[in-house]
Amino acid sequence: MSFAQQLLRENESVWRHWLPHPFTRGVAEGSIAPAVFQRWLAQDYLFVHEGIRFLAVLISKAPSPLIEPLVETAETWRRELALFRRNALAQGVALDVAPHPATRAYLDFLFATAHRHPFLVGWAALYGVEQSYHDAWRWVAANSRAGGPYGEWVQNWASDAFAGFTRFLAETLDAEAAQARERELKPARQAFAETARHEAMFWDMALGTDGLEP
Ligand code: MP5
Repeated sequence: MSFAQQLLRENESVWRHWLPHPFTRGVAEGSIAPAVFQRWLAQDYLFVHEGIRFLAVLISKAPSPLIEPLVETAETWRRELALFRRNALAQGVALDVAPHPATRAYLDFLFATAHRHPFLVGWAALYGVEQSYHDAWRWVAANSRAGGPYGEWVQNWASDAFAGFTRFLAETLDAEAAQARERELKPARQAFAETARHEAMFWDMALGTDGLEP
């Protein structure tokens, strides 16, 4: 079993927390309250916008062949911001909100992981970020009718192109792990596991289960 497959296997129970999550189930069924979706929209916009700094740290540590794929990833995230802005404008959602503590904690974790550890560890976190969203939105795609109001979001993360991107992340992770020292694999496992838990907390936050106002 490849390193990426091991990580997925080791974190199956966390994955099950949000596959599906009441939030994504609500999106698939079209029953999600607009205010709940809008909270996710504003917080995820912040996540992607600030998350580009995480990519920047990874770029600074990347082996040469991975510089361009990471710059392309940053460009994809930048383009994605237009999708958020367009939807926010259409729904009258303010995007200049403060980060929810769950968003802040996720971002701080990513920054610290990329800064403090060898490149492989940050890459493992990036793989967790992207694979988890791909799986979450692929579930939405498989469980909602085509042409629903959230089609753009589904297309963004559930597409074949995005699947190809997550495969690239997994294969590169495997190649990097094969060359890494054993002492780097443990923090990489931890970073992936922690990423999966932040994903769980992010969905909980979006749903508003903390009971706080958006
Ligand atoms: C992603 C995201 C995927 N947008 N939000 C969270 C909480 N996790 C993962 O990242 P991207 O930049 O949208 O591909």
